[in-house]
Amino acid sequence: MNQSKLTFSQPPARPGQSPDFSLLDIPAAGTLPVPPLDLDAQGARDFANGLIRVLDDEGNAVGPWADYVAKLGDDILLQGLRDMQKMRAIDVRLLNAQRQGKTSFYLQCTGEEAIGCGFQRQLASGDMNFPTYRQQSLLVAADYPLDALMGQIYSNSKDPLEGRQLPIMHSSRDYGFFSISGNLGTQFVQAVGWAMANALTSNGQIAAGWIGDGATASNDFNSALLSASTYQPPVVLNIVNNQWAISTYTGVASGKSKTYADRARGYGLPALRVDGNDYLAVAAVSRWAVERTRAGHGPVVIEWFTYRAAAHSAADDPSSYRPKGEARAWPLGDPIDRLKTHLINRAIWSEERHAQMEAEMLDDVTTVQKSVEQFGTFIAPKPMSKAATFEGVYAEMPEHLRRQRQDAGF
Ligand SMILES: Cc1ncc(C[n+]2csc(CCOP(=O)(O)OP(=O)(O)O)c2C)c(N)n1
Ligand SMILES: [Mg+2]
Repeated sequence: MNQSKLTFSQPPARPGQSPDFSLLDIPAAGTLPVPPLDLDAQGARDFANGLIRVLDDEGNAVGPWADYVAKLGDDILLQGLRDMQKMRAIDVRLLNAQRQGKTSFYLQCTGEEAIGCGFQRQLASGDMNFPTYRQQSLLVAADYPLDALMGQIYSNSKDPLEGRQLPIMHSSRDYGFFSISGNLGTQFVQAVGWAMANALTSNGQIAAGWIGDGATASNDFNSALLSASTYQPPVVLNIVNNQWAISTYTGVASGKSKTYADRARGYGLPALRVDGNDYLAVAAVSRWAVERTRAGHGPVVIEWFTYRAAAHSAADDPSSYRPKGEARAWPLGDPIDRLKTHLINRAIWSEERHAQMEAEMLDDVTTVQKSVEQFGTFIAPKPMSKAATFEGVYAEMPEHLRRQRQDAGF
């Protein structure tokens, strides 16, 4: 008898059922050591299959990575809390603006703030991120001007890209944020290529590639890992595993691999898997990875284990494919709440100060938002320079465009 069959990966629960994460294997905090900077793929087995966690369930920092992060000082934690709170306020306000018709599109990173915020603070000027659309937190923690970030969402004259990109597809060379492409995965190979070019100049700059769990199914993901393995350029390759690719459960892209990090070991690359909702773990591992990469030990892959708490984008309704309350049931909690609890446990923060910061942040973000909206929104557009449509593509304008511009009268 023919015994062959196909398997179709299913999430643990669907709408109407209770969220169920009971089958997730979540090791206790503090169990993994800090590896040497020259960690190789062989030595990385436990790091790729375990989970680096610093904060335990009570919000206390435990284990060898806690000692590592303590050396970085408390200021980076307080800064991290501010960065994440700012990011969340931006997400709330801009989704709201989309609902009011002021922009055609927005996409939140709610629940994933620690990853971009924590990583960016460990980079140096001149390093380059190759992000996806869900890493606006990198810009926020790079202190990117808020009016430029919001102008891009409104495609008005405050937009440094002058409306040439879909809202959320930022681009800023000066802030280490490579232009986002709508085609998933392309940025991963570009990160490796950019790092190769920089290795040739020995300028000490490093690249950071970013990809979602779903997009690891792309050819570009696999090409990037192979090129990184072959040429050993200075690149940190980040996989943000937030359990979903729009409505597709992460099990489809992971197949029978236990973790995405372990897949990288198949390419001969060292890889670590980290609790992405634990700001201390993110900061510590980012610092370690950046230092290692800059020191010339070659590429490293990091799987950030997290949960996409919001909809995929403003155009998505997750209640049609996952249970209500799944984000709240995520066993690794919310990154802002967890860092807050930790800082309060250590008596360097309080509920009052937190509430005050939250209010201040929302106020600051709303003030900038209102001023940027004066320059035009989707429902109340302000004309921009027509001549500018002819600029920004060619270094020298070709004859046929010059003629078209003249015909158009400017
Ligand atoms: C090459 C390509 N295929 C498909 C799409 C459509 N698409 C946009 S986002 C997305 C899901 C990506 O999920 P994941 O990589 O997990 O990132 P996340 O949205 O969870 O951050 C898909 C399939 C696309 N933009 N490009
Ligand atoms: Mg995803």
